[in-house]
Amino acid sequence: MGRELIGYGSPPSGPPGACSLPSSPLTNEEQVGNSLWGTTCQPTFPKWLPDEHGREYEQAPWGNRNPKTSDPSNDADIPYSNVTRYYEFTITRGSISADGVLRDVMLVNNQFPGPAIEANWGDMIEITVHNNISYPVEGTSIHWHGFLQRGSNWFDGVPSVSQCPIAPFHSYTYRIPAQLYGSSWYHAHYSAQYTAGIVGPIIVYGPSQQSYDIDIGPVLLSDWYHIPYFSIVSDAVGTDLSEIPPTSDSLLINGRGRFDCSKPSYGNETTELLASHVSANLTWTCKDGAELSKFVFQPGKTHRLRLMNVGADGIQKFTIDGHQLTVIAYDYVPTTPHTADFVTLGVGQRADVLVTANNYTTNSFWMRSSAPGGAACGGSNMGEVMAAIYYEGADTTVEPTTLRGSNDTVCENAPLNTTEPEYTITPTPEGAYVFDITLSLVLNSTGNYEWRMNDQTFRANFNYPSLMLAAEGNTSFPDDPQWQIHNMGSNKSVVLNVTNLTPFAHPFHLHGHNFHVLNTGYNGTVWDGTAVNPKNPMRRDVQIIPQAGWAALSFESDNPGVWPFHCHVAWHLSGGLAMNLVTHADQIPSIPSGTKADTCTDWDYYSNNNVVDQIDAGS
Ligand SMILES: [Cu+2]
Repeated sequence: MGRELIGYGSPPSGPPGACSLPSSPLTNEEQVGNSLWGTTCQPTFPKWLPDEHGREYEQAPWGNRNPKTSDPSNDADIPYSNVTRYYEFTITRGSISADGVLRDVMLVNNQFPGPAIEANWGDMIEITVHNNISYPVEGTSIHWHGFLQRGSNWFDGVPSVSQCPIAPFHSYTYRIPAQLYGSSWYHAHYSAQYTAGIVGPIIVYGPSQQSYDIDIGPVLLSDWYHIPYFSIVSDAVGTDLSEIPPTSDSLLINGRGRFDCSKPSYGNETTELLASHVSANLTWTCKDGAELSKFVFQPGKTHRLRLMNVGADGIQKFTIDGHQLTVIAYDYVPTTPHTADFVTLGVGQRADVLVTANNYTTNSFWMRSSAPGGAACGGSNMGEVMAAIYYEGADTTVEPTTLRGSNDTVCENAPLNTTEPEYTITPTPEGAYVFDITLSLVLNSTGNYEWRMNDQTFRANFNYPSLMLAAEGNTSFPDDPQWQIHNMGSNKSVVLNVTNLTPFAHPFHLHGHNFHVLNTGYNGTVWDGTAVNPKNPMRRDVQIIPQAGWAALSFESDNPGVWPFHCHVAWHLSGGLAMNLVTHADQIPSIPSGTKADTCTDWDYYSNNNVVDQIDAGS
């Protein structure tokens, strides 16, 4: 399908010429490359895709499955199709001015944020990734966040775990089944590379428990920095606590923000690092009044917004002036609809919200996102970013004048007693394997700060993916504690009892599963074995672990493989806040011949002939 090779969602709706791209003070290309996100040319999205020949389905391709009665963790409930959706991603360096400030970035198909991946529930998604990062070169890999990868662990995209990095000027093809439906994102999982711009949205169309009229599509929230990621990482794993974590300069919605050029943000820095031995002078190049993102609503209609925190660090607080948000899913889990004035998303988290355009006091409104809370929450130096919502017919060249309604600065997820999955799964913590985990930040013997789980920091070995070793029968590595491999055995369920000894909140992500969030708490208390809503606790794939607090997360161990469990703050992951859980080692599916060789042969050759510039944990 040619459309998918272009790698962008549906064509713009409405008559030709009905949309326009920013041209001043920056052209659209100068601001975000070829991206249409956040312009009036951003398409709306369908209820489902046509079949592989472009023929419309006469009814929903998933039949009468619905969020209340279908268990996506059960293969028999998944509407597997014979349809494959093909995409092709080329990753390059570039420079853009997303918020008005020129900086070095990395782009997918010359777009920031990257193109959308779309599929119907049960389809196969095939993405070929070309690593064209050059001057200087780097390895890369792409992770498809939130996908179960049941039976395809080797396409999970984590270098040192499920593959070797894609070597410079090589390509790799991922094939992943859409076993869950809803909203997610993809991102580079090599070092903190994704914070340079290698991110994009994923939509898997599926049933909805509440009807809506128009799918507005992705609304990507992120914090943003003005120096290259490599410079930031060198600070984040450095010796100066005041630089840990680095504070973001700015905030973006769908890749666009507006920085005040009178406040240069480089501080004392005069050079930037693109690699250990490649630096450049920092020259402040800023245009005031950069275009903010725009969305068009139909009066009286209900719109679906797919919110995603694709940032590096900050916990995003999202709100729309004069409108209520009805949340129908968190991450890939449909939840009993509940209304709220704001939605909280830690890095990696998503929320699907419905918004009815029924406020006729004016015809344009601000959408806002902020990252408050200071260092403990990954707070940004920018107070908030806005995007304009225009009711159809409003003048899209005039900015809204509405005032902020609600304000909230708590850096934790919505209370567990307010969120409940539509499909009931009762965890079985009795008899579960309880794995106690502590998180700490310590000064190591070389004077560098490092993040630890159970007093051990993680460091990737790009040449020996642990999944490949596990599939060959190796599941313990006493001589390599830095690989952080922990065998969960063949237990039916596992409780991750995480105690956070640091004064920072950490959004923790488990690959390959949705976990139950049994309970969370603050310092001075420990988990007492109880769960909130024990018959059907909240499930998701990222949970904010409160600062100096704890969280008890449990998962049904039904997906044999090697699964990273890590903080999704890019800088904490760079500092080693990760471990890898081996489940049912004897049942890990054999890896298709060719899959390992595809990345490791190339990477071995590359790394034997070049010094790999690994200054952080690596994945
Ligand atoms: Cu963290």
